[in-house]
Amino acid sequence: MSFQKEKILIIGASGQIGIELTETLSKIYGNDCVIISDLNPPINSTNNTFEKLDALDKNALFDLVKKYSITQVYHLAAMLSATGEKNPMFAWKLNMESLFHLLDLAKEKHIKQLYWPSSIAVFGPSTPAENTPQYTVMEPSTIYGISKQAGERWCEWYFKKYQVDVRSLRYPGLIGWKSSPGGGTTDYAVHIFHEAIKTQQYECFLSESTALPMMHMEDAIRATIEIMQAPAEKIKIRSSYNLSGISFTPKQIAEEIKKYIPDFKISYKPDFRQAIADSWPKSINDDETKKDWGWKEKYDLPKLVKNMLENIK
Ligand code: NAD
Ligand code: AKB
Repeated sequence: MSFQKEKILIIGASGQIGIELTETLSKIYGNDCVIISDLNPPINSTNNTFEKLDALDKNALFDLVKKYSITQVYHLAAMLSATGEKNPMFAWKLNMESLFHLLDLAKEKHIKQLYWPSSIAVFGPSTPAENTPQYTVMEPSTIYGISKQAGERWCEWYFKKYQVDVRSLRYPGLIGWKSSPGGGTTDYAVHIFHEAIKTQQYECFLSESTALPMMHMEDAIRATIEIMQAPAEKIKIRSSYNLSGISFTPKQIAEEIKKYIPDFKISYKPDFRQAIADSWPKSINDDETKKDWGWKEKYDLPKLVKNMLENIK
């Protein structure tokens, strides 16, 4: 199967996921076929065309799609859970309005396919926390989670009503060494590696026993591209798919890091992000994802820690 004809636009390309997605998509489709956009240019050097874009500006978005004859959009611009709680009205505006602009462009057939990520934040304190299934109680308690849940409903609605080919994954916390996280509750699991290498100590903003679903960025990028490349008939869920990787606590990841850096010390000073973490699942069941389009993660905790430490060094 050839994927060469796609012309891709990544929005929010300078963020934690965008930097890595740009690299992988460019290897598959070529730099010329992957246009990157964001409010700010990426901090790493790239051979892709960068266009400054505010995802809230519908006209600018339309112009960009036309200028490059875009067929697929990966829409990554959003405000995440921790920053969202500090600026709830703007988080709602950014997360919802930018999605509407893209769903409308797809409905009007200006683009063929849209990828929009959801999150484990769609679940809330009344959701079963262990092995959380695809279909369950969903009463998110953060503005970020509320916006993701509403976004999921809108994606499904646009698919059913207008056959918009929108695809989505409920990412867990993502951990990679090529880029920095941007204002989430799971960010500690990236910061811990940098501090372990630089100072051999880390003060964690979550308590030692806070288990959360996490995933290596390489697995997340592969899942993203796999769902976008899967035949449309295999994508049975048009809200968003559960995606399971690893589940661990700050204490467990610290113990794994100590195997490589024996002097590493972790201390705990939970802040407002503890309440967010406590409202989320501890582990995720992604049986539907595996069944529908054959997803399988590669990284477990020991492999993830080894990979992060080797690469950050
Ligand atoms: P990030 O904060 O690292 O990156 C977001 C990027 O969007 C930034 O570069 C920012 O400059 C850009 N941006 C913000 N407002 C914009 C606007 N108005 N117009 C254009 N660009 C704008 O976020 P991320 O971690 O890369 O997350 C990307 C997506 O994945 C988000 O939808 C997020 O909710 C979702 N997600 C991420 C994780 C994770 O662990 N990283 C987990 C679950 C879901
Ligand atoms: C966050 O912590 O806000 C994100 C997420 C899990 O959606 N990493």
